[in-house]
Amino acid sequence: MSMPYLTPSIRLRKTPFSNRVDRAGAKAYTVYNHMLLASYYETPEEDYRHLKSAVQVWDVAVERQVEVKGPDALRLVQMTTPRDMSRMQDDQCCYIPMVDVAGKMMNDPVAVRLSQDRYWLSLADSDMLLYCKGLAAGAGLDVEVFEPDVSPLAIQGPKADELVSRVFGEDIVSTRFFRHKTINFQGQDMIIARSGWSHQGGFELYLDGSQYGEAVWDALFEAGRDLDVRAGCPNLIERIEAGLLSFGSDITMDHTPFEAGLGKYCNLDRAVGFLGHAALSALTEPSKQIRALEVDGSAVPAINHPWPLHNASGDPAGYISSSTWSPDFNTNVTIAMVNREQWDAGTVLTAKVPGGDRTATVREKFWI
Ligand code: THG
Repeated sequence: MSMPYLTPSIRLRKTPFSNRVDRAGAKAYTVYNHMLLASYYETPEEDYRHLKSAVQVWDVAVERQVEVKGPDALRLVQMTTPRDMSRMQDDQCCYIPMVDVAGKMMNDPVAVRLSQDRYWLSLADSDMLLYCKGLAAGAGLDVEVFEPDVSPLAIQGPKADELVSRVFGEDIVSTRFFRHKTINFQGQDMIIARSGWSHQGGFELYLDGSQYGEAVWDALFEAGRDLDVRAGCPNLIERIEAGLLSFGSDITMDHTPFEAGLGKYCNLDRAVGFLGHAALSALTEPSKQIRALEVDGSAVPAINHPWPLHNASGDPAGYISSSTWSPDFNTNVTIAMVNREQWDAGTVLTAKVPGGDRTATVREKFWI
């Protein structure tokens, strides 16, 4: 299947970094939260090697923020998630499943707490701004819900600490995982967190004001020249090795957080006011769940529809949602939704991959 080009319009939003991303040689775009997300590589392998050895700057402005601000901010956020938000610190980030009244996933953002009365929900790809505005109106909450002019820029890779230290100061390096500090860039305060959608280490700067985008980008590339800093984007191979789930692909609105393997982020005993509480409490024992799979044979083709899994008797056992060849592990690293009867590590399944059936083995864990 050939893919069409995107038709330009201002509805398809650019980011504060788009001009630089263009200049860095962006090769293809996807649309995420009504905004452009670029990728660069001819092959993901070269980008993968570089991410694992140097440092990359990723325009992830598509991770739009829903800002929730006001006396009922904590109440509103807690209404949407089974994760207990009550003990969160003012410098903390939390990965939270957002769940509807039926206990189904709507999004899996990073929640950033700025103060007890102010949060950013740094979104995966679904329209949570509308949902949160609806909740606030329907419940008559004393809260403002809006999309601020804040755009994440990820700095990822083993040399990210060195680059961030040079540009934003040495004390940023002492930031713990999923905590944030404040930096000042050209007079503007901005949040920087130790987080990001890779397992190579690094930070996410929440660019506060689009007008600073190109200057921040240039400062990073200037200071990182000898570190071989390059423009990058979330890497398909590395994120599957790490088991980082993509909402819309690996998880959808058909799934509960337990099916998504996010049960550890559900505190049903403590999440007071969470709207899906009753429904989700009855769904804690899923009949299918996310698993890491190893798919045998040569490199699989790109996936654009779920690939069915069958058990030894030829009956349905689930489906593959993400899969690609891993140079480091010499296999097709794969994320699948697998039925309970087949989900134990070591279970051998048949994957209906375009071009021919493959042997697929359930793993205990993801690779990195
Ligand atoms: N950064 C920001 N916003 C985001 C993402 C991000 N929004 C969309 C998407 N990514 C949300 N999904 C994830 C999934 C996993 C993680 C972060 C965002 C993650 N998980 C840690 C891990 O797997 O090691 C564990 C997190 C925890 O223990 O709380 O980092 O990347 N701003």
